[in-house]
Amino acid sequence: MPHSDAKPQPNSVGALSTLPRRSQAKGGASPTLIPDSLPRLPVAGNLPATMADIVLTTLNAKYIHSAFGLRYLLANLGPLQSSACLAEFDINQRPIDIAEVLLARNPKIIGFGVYIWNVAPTTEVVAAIKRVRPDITIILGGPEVSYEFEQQSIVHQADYVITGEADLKFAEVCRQLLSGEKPYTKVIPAELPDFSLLTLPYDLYDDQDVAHRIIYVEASRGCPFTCEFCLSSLDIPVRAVPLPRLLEQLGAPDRPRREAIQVR
Ligand code: B12
Ligand code: SF4
Repeated sequence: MPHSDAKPQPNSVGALSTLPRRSQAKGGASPTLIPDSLPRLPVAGNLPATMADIVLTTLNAKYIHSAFGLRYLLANLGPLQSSACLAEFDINQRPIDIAEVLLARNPKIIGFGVYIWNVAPTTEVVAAIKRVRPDITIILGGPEVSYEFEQQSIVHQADYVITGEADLKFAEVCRQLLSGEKPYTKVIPAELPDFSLLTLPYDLYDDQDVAHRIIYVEASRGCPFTCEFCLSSLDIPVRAVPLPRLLEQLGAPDRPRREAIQVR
C-alpha cells in the first residue's frame, strides 16, 4: 500500500498484540460491556444457558483474529447493550455447530458480520437457523454484503442487510425491531458515522483476546487512493479517529502500558 507522510494513511487498521482492558479499570466493578450475566460464548460446545435478545456474531478467518467491526457495533448499542452479546467463531468450525450455539441464546435478533472469508459457511449457518427458527430476525452487514448484495444467496435468506459502516445504524434498527416496528426496506444504507459520536470499542477486548489474539486498532477509516481491485477505494472520504480519545483508550494513565505494537 502506498504510504506518504503528507497524506492520510489508507485504512489504518493496525494490530496491537496486547492492550490494557477496562475489566481492570478503577472502582472495582467490572464495567466490561459484555455483561457478566452473559458470559462470552465458548467457541465450541459446552453451551451456556444464558440468553440474549441480540447476538452479534461472525466467523473469523482464524481463531487468532478478532472481530473488530462487531465490537464497534456492540460498543454503540446504548441501552440495548445489556441484552446483547458477542459470539465469535472461526471458519474451521462446522456451520451446524455454530447455529446450535447461537440458537442456545434464544435471541430475537442475530447480526452477522459477512466478509469474503466467511460468506460460504455463514450462508450455511443462516440457512440452518432459518430452518428451525424462522422467527429470529437475521441482520447482515460487513464488506461482502455492502456493495454487491442482489445476487447473494445469504442476502435472500436474511431479513435485513445494513450496508456500510453500521456502528450507529445497527442500534437504530434493533431499537425499531424490538419495539415492534419494521424498517421500510430490506437493504438499509448506513450513513457515514461521525467519529465524535462513536464509542470506541477497545474495552471490549477481554483478557483472553489480549493473551491469545490479534487486537485490531483503528486510527482512520477510508482511503485516499483508488486502486481498482480494492473495496477500500470506495470508502471516501478519509476520516481520522480523534487522537486524544484513541490514545486515552489505548493507554489511560491508570492502566498498565503494554509494548509490542505491530501495525499492519
Ligand atoms: C483484519 C482484516 C483481515 C484479517 C481477518 C480478520 C478476521 N476478523 O478474521 C485477515 C488478515 C485474515 C484478512 C484476510 C483477508 N482479507 Co482482509 N481485511 C482486514 C481489514 C484490514 C480490517 C477489518 C476491520 O477490522 N475493519 C475495521 C472495522 C471497524 O470495519 P469492518 O470490519 O468493515 O466493520 C464495519 C462494517 O463492515 C459493518 N459491519 C461489520 N460487521 C457487521 C455486522 C452487522 C450485523 C452489521 C449490520 C454491520 C457490520 O459495520 C462495521 C463498523 O463500521 C480490512 C480492511 C479495512 N480497513 O476494513 C480487510 C478486508 C476486510 N479484507 C479483504 C480481503 C480481500 C482479504 C483477503 C481475501 C486478502 C487476500 N487476498 O488474501 C484475505 C481473506 C482471508 C481468507 N482466509 O480467506 C477486503 C474485503 C473483503 C470482503 N469483501 O469481505 C478488505 C475490506 C480489504 C480491502 N480494502 O479490500 N483480512
Ligand atoms: S485503495 Fe486499497 S490497496 Fe489501494 S491504497 Fe487504499 S487500501 Fe491500499
